[in-house]
Amino acid sequence: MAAGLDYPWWLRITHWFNFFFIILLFRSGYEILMSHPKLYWSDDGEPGDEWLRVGDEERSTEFDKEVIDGEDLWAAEDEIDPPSPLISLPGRDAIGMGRHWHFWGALGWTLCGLLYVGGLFVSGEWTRLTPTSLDILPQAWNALLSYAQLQVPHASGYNALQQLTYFSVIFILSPVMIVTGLLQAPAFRAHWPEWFGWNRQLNRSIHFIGFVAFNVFLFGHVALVAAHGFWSEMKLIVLGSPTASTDLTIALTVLGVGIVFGFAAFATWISLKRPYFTQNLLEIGVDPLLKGLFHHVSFVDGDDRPEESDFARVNGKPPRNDEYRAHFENDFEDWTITVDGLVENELNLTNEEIREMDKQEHVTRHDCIQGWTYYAKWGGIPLSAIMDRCEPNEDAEWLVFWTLDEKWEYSEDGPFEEKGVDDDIPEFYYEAIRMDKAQEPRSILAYEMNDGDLPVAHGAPYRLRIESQLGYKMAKWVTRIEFVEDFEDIGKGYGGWRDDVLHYYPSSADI
Ligand SMILES: Nc1nc2c(c(=O)[nH]1)N[C@H]1C(S)=C(S)[C@@H](COP(=O)(O)O)O[C@H]1N2
Ligand SMILES: [Mo]
Repeated sequence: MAAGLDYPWWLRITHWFNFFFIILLFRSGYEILMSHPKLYWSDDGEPGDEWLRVGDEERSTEFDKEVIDGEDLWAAEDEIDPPSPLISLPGRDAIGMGRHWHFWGALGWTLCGLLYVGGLFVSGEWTRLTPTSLDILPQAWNALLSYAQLQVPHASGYNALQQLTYFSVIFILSPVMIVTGLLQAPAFRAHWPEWFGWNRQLNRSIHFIGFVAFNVFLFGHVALVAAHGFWSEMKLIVLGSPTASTDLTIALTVLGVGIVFGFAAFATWISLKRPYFTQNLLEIGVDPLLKGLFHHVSFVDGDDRPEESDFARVNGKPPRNDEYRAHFENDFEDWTITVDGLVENELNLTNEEIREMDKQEHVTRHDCIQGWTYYAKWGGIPLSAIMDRCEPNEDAEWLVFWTLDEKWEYSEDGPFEEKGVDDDIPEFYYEAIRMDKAQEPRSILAYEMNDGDLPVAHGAPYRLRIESQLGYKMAKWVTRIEFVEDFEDIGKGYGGWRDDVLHYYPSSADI
């Protein structure tokens, strides 16, 4: 029995909050996972390389990336497996909202965990969780055997199995989850490549295995509590005393569990019903923190590694409008890049002018918000060279990349009704990039990929590469770069098409 142990108020309160945040993290994490329900060991992971796949959607890597409307053409978004709102937060195809909740949950959970661990150390309670000799292993095994025979092991304080699992969850599993979560952000690799340039897919896989371990722990934990006598244990963790009132314990437990699951249902409902409202609300706490942590510029130059991946996924299907089609049939000969807005000199760059400027190349990893990666070599002109020519005004803070992409694959069923988005988003895909990000050494307007012309599927004839950000910021099929002071009046005001329509995040936080 765990009687004889002290259950101080801070421990009981953080235990409830921990439960609350863990449920949020489980559900939103599942949402994120299902946006690319495939796990790999390597960043080159191509279809078929996954060690775990939910569903049986295998995709061919043999499709023609040089055509506009190839029959086999597929995009990474076709691999999304929309989860049920009963399990995930918010449920359905909504990774943007899922990430908002996950960041918020991670922040709350980490804070709660720090308070709890702080309490453990200040009060000296940590000793009851910390194994002091290797004897713990055979002892834990014996305890497990007792449970298997439906007997509760004898121990004063926690038995060896409890001690070992609690210790591992608090001091090993939790830090691993925090670190492998953070390391999936391209901002980390961009800022400190020598430390964090490693394998995003390995991080993702470990993060998933940790998620499974947490689930096993949660169910095992509840099962053990039941084995020890559910209500006598609940008295300790709810009211802190073995002699507390059973009725009060039951009432408070029902209330607590009700709040956690009630909130889970409410969070799903409000996210699906009022996504913009929820998005604005959730960004209040997290945005300033992300900005504080990451709102600085990467000076990383050169290659992440020597060679590119054999296969590169595509996201966003080539435009099908008449204008793009005409350019495509004309080998993009008359395509120009307009540079305007808050600039001294408006430009209209032709293919010849762009090819005359100094070309810059780098091999780097592409990180999509959904979780997949590939390495590729990109060649093009630095955005800083364009800025030297157009001379932005002092007021210019952002570069808006406008494209010829009408997102036909989304508009088939009317103007995004299903997503609660009305008509006031621009007709074409766009994304905004902050000035100093655009001046990073590896921010280029690319016209080559892997030493050849940029394929249609990857954005021919021009696309943005900005390596400290997630893939969705790198607009393909770019026609115009507009310098603006802010993007409040463009579209829904979130700084890009996917930010406006799909609540992708972080966007304005711009990490
Ligand atoms: N015009 C346009 N650009 C776009 C997109 C899009 O849908 N339309 N998708 C973005 C996303 S989400 C990703 S991950 C990358 C994918 O780049 P790739 O297709 O070259 O791999 O393009 C980005 N640029
Ligand atoms: Mo993406």
